[in-house]
Parts: sequence; structure tokens; C-alpha cells
Amino acid sequence: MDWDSGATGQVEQVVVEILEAVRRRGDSAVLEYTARFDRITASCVAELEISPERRATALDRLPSMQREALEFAAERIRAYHQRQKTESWSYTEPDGSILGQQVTPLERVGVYVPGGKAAYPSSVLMNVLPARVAGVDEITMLAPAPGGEINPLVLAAAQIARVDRLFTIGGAQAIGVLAYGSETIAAVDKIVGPGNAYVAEAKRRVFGQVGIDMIAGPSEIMVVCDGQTDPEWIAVDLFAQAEHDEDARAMLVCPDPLYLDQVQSAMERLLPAMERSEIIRAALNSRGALICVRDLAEAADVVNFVAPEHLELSLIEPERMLSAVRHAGAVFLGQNTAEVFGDYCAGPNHVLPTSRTARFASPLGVYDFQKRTSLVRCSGDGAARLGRIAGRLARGEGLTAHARSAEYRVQESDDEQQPP
Ligand code: HSO
Ligand code: ZN
Repeated sequence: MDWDSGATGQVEQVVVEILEAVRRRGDSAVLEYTARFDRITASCVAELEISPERRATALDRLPSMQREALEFAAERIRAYHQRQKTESWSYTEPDGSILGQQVTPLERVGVYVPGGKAAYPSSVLMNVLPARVAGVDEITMLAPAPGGEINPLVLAAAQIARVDRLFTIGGAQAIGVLAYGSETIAAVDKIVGPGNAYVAEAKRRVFGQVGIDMIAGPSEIMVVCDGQTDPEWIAVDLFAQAEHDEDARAMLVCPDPLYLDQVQSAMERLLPAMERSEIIRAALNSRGALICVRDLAEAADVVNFVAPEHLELSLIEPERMLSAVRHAGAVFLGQNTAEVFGDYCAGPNHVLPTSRTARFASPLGVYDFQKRTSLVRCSGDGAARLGRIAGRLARGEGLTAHARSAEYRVQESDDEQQPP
């Protein structure tokens, strides 16, 4: 028996109802659900908007150390993502025809930021900045504010990343209004950002109407260690991802069984002092692993099978192993490189493929907010050549109007001998 099916079915049903109401009734449905789920009574959706002034005030009120840290992180993330920008290109065939690809940013993007314990300002930066760097025209951020409360660090991060509009709307109704638009909120072309089961289900359902990013699973870390790193460092690196939630996965792979024992003792020693020890313990008990391998070649096999979201190569010579790593969301090389640097401020994105999807998926990046249009401009000679070939292929498919369309260009060019 599938114990989850009852709960899942209930989530689906609620989400279908909410999406339908928002699609049909726009603002008024958004207001009703926001009153019901977040206990905010507003007379219009405009009242749920947080003005740039309020965001600026939140930023000004931050302790300067926090503000500096957020601004540093934003700069590093921006600089890293600048390098990801894909440029348009074209080339010329010998017959004078030009072929190319034009890259353009998306027009409108919606960024969802969850509330409660998962309201991470770092995620605001990681989702918004690549869209900004891509050149997206308008970025609308939606975040729930249960009881009117919203994390000031989230507001400050939204200000630093320069979102265009920000509304305190959460849940499936937020995804619905981003996808369908309403009187006050323009429909977007793509929705990114994590959320609870309702948000994830809503994103799945609006996909097609709009683009979406991946549906993120629980956080994962795999550390490969040669036994040369202080066991306490490894213990806390594992704790760091385990503290995200009870379903997080933290795994250590090492060829030395004695070292694995040392890390285990370090974990037992350090765990009681962790603020989130209950969550960490639950995660480690259910999904943690200490894996003893023959050698680093076998470690690479384990890595590639698991395709972890984060891979820490805590090795004296990490580069030697890197070439054997095929599947991982992000790799952190060498003893100094704590994975958490990547969560906040190293520069790369922290939205990464989880649950083995690193076999085919990549980190969130500028390329997720750019799209490609192909370009063809034929010279006279080029059109004559393609006309003959396309005509033949079209007749093979029984599509004679296609064939004629192609062949007209052959005649035209034979008659007129147009210059390229
Ligand atoms: N490790 C998370 C990102 C994060 N960590 C945000 C702390 N804050 C994603 O894998
Ligand atoms: Zn993290």
C-alpha cells in the first residue's frame, strides 16, 4: 500500500481548485486565499505590494555586518554569472548565405521565495541575480508573509538584487497568479524558486503555460576524503547539509576504515552542541552513510552512481580525481573548500540538481533566463541550392506545396541570377 497517496491526492485536489480560481477570478481569488492561509486581509492586491522604499528601509536597517555580507555575496554571484552569458553568433556559407543563432533574455520572470524556516535571503540572490544578468525585463518576486510577517533579510536581499515588484503572496495561489496574471500582476514567462508540496505541485501543473525551473529535492552532500583532513571539519561539513531537513542526505566516502571511525566519533562528540541537532540526527539516521571503498577509483564510481547535488573532494590532490567525476551538481575541491561557501558567497549558484538529476541537469544559471532563436538568410545561390534539395525531400514526404515553395526560389534565382 502506498501510504503517501492519500496525502498526495489531497494536495493535488487543493492545488487544482486554487489554480482554477486564480485563473478565473484573478485578484479576488488571490485575496481570498491570502486571507485564509496567511491571515492577511487586504482590500486589493496592490496593498500586498512591498514598495521599493520599504525594501530600501529594510536594507538600511540591517546591521552593517549583515549588509556587507549580503552585498559581498551579491557581487561574487554577479561576477560568476556574468561569465555564463551566452552570446548570439552567425557564420557565412561559401554561397553567401548566413546562418546564426540569436540569444534573447526572457521578458518576465517570477521568483517564488518560500516563507517560514526556508525563507533564505541567499536563495533570493541565487534566483534573482542570474535573471538580472541575463537581462530579463521584469522580475516579480512573491513571498508569503504569514500574519503580515516577512523576514527583513529577504526584503534586503530583494533590494540588493533589484527585483522590480515584490508582493506578499504565497502558496499555490502565488504560482497561479504568476502563471495566469491578474488585474494587478502581469503573467510571467517562467517561474523559478523552491516551495512546499503545494507550490511544487502548482509549478508542475502550470508548466507548459509558463516555463519552470527544476523541482528541488532535499539537500545532499557527498564528501570524498583521503583521510588527510581533520575529522571534525568533515563532521561539520556533513552536519551543514543535514541541518536543512530530516530528509537531507549526508554521505562520506573514504578508502580508510579507521578514518571513517574517527569522523563518526567526531560527529558523536560535536552533535549535541549543534542548535539543530534533532534535525541533523534524524537526517543522519535515516539517510546518512559512511562508505568504505577500495580506492579513489571506486570512490568515483560511487560518486557517479549517486550523482550528488554537492560533492566535496577533501583530498590533497583533488584535481586528480576531478577528471573521473561525471555526475555532480557542484564540486568543491580541496580541504579548504567548505561546501557551505557555495551555499552563500563563493559565486556559483546554490540551486543545483538533486535526487540524481545531475546525470542530466545543471545548476541554475543565466542560460535558464535566455532563449535562442535560429536565423537563416539565403543568398540567391544559396536559395537555389536549398530549393533543389528541399524540393526533393518534400516530394519524398508527399508535401507538394512545400516542394513548390522551395522550387520557386530555384527558378527565381535561375532567371534573375541575383547577387548574394
Ligand atoms: N544548501 C542549500 C542552499 C542553502 N544553504 C541556502 C543555506 N542556505 C541548497 O542546496
Ligand atoms: Zn545549505
